[in-house]
Amino acid sequence: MSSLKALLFDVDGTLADTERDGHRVAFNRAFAEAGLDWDWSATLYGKLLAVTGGKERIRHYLDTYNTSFKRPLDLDDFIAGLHKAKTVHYVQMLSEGLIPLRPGVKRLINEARAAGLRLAVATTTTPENVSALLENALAPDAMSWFEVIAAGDVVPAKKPAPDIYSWAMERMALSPAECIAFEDSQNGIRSSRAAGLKTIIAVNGYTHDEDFTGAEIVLDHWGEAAQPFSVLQGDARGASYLDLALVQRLHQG
Ligand code: XBP
Ligand code: MG
Repeated sequence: MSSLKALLFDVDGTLADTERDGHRVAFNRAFAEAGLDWDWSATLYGKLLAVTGGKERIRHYLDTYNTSFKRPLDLDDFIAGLHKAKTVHYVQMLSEGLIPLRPGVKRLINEARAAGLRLAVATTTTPENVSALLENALAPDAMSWFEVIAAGDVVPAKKPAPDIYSWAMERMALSPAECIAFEDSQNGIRSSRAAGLKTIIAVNGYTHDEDFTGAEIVLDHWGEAAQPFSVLQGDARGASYLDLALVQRLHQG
């Protein structure tokens, strides 16, 4: 068994609960601004999350939930324009500090840095969203803590395809056995497992009933000393929050 060298983090739902009160709201603001009467409710958004990537999600909405919409001739450009506006709104929300990190994230990342572990991000979200979250919610220089930010369209096939994780590991010259992934969703674990990675899960409001077969452990959140997690699947070896010692033990299997 290789020793653990790097932690690979998903962003949305994993580092922060961004979807319902962040991305969804930003999509709706962009739609209203464009004069569209589309309104993605929290329930509809849960269904739309089946498709990762904001542009892909808008297309999926039109294909499945709004088939009567009269599409402009250049649908790709139209979607790209809406998505660009959505990103501006989303980044603005982050800069206002509206979306905090999930409990335990900052502590675990600090612990990993102190131990000399390498860090990366592997996400389907747009790169600006990652920097805005890390700089506003983690630390102003937090982007420099991550050796690789694998995000957005750098690989054409988004999660659940393994490509984004493979892309990150290639850049770090690491094998899957030397890394572990942190995810919150079924699409996420399908991606990380297909890339050969052991994966630790913390579910959220949208993902708690998803299938996490193959996870090392499934938690309700990452946990803090004063805010213990609940174990939904697997064995926390008596721990009440996810620290580096538990991550190492889960990696060893
Ligand atoms: C995240 C996503 C993204 C965000 C929106 O999934 O699916 O689409 O919801 O981001 P994961 P963009 O956590 O599995 O990476 O609008 O920037 O695409
Ligand atoms: Mg996620």
